[in-house]
Amino acid sequence: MAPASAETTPVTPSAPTRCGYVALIGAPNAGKSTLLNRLVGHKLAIVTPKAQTTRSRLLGIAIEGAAQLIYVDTPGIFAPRRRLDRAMVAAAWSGAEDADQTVLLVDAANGITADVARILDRLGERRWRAVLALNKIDRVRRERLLGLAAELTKRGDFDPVLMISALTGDGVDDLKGYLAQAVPPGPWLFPEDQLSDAPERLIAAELTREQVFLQLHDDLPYASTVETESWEERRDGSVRIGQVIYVERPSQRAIVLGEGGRRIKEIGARARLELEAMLGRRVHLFLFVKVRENWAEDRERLAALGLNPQV
Ligand SMILES: Nc1nc2c(ncn2[C@@H]2O[C@H](COP(=O)(O)OP(=O)(O)OP(=O)(O)O)[C@@H](O)[C@H]2O)c(=O)[nH]1
Ligand SMILES: [Mg+2]
Repeated sequence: MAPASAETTPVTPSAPTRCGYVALIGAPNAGKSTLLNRLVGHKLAIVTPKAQTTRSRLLGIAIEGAAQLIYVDTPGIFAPRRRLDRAMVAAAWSGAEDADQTVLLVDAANGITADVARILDRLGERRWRAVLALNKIDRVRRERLLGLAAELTKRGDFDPVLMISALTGDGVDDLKGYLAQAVPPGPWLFPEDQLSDAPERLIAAELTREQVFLQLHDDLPYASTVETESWEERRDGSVRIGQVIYVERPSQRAIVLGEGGRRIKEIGARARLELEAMLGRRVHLFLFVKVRENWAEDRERLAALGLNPQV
């Protein structure tokens, strides 16, 4: 994806260029997608207070001095159950394996949970070195942060250890500065104004899924997926987007629709505003809700999310 506005600042790096992939990994809800958006300076990844929001890898590309940093947002790493969950966790690890630098994000307010411990074990087994970013420092007292940092550095090879708030931006410049000199020398791999490798259709589906996560509760967000089915450019400069929200059961379809269609209308209204902000033009959004039992085991649905369905 490129920015909605036409204005791009030509960048002529004075130093020899550097370029590298930087994977952001961590437990669900650690703040990876919030950090990706902040590092890139655009909303590319959806963010919600619920765990397991991100389902597939997403690149966010930014220039920092002479370096092009290609950030990889990954799904949270947790103990997987469904095929969907396995594919999500596999996508997270493969994102990290392919990267030049790995940033492990830990929610400092939650500390070393079972999910974090599992990640530490896997990094340890492979003697994997990572940057440790203790996130959400806006919510945690300093003494606790220092204790947690000490505990984590005992259990893994972390250098440097940074304290950040992806929400307020505190400490994020230090992270960028470190990464800009840590990625290898080499030419930039993407045009300088490119923000992501994700097609607009996929980001558009994600924005609707964000509303499903924000507006619906219990199992419903996890029982839903969204796909963009049609995308039609109109002569007046607007775009007509058709999307399907898949759920697993008829009772869930009824909840997504809401009484008198009120819920789906609200999901559509908010998603449309987000889409218009992303695309910089008017959007007509049409949402359909379909029941597809076991879509979370369905290879076609997983492929549509950008996941490898073979895991
Ligand atoms: N207070 C505070 N909240 C944060 C910070 N970073 C993220 N959050 C919140 O934490 C929640 C989860 O953020 P996400 O960015 O979706 O987390 P994630 O790691 O991408 O989560 P998954 O995609 O589910 O793995 C959201 O409610 C964010 O607003 C932070 O630095 N401080
Ligand atoms: Mg996320």
